[in-house]
Amino acid sequence: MTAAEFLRPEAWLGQDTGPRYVQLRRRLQDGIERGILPPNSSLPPEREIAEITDLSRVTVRKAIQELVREGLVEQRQGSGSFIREPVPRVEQSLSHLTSFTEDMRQRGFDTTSTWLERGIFMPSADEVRALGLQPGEQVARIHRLREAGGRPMALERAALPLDILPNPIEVSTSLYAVLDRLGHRPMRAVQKIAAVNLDAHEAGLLRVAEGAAGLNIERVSYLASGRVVELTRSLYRGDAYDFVAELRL
Ligand code: 16G
Repeated sequence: MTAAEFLRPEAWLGQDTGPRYVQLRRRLQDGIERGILPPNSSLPPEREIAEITDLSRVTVRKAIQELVREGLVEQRQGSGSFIREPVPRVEQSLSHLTSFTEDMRQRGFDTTSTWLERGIFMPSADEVRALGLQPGEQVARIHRLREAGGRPMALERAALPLDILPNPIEVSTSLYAVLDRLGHRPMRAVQKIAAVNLDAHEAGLLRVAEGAAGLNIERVSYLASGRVVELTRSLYRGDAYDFVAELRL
């Protein structure tokens, strides 16, 4: 079935409740999910959709804008709207302490990092407090854009005491693999999760629209002795992260 055939209004318009732009958005979304509008293909131009559906261009634009906001469609300057490749979703168990590399490997994705900062710094007040640093003590800090299957997933900023990670440059792929080697692999962690809207800089790095939904995850990890190993702030794309929690009576 071609996109034009799929959009013919007799099959769907008016059969559903809600404003017409919502009905069109649902139809387009359905087409994306069913592969009639496959990833990386272009969406028919606004004018063409308006003609096929007999809806106004304002209505069509509104429907497309919703799909852009939801991350299903991407507008490329000068060449129209395209269906985005779905991002791999991280399914993170809330009961297992795993690393990003492990989480992604389990799902069959290779990971890469773009380094934004890696070195030894004077700590911020938050880092002093969370890591229990002494006055004048410095921290190892790594800040990276984390990608899986070639797609940006999260911005992650980790801070560790220097005796836990004396040489941050040593971390080339997995922080937890290095900590494991050093005998400092965390055994327990406490995570705090909050919803945020990504600012222009963050959204640009994560390749989503400014203001898109994100998840701010703060993790404090501990050694078996109870000592704090890391303070990490991860900013995940909202469309890339699922929590899985097992609940028992
Ligand atoms: C995860 C952890 C982060 C940890 C990192 C290590 C969350 C929210 N955070 O991203 O605290 O530093 O894994 O990953 O899951 P790596 O070993 O792949 O560098």
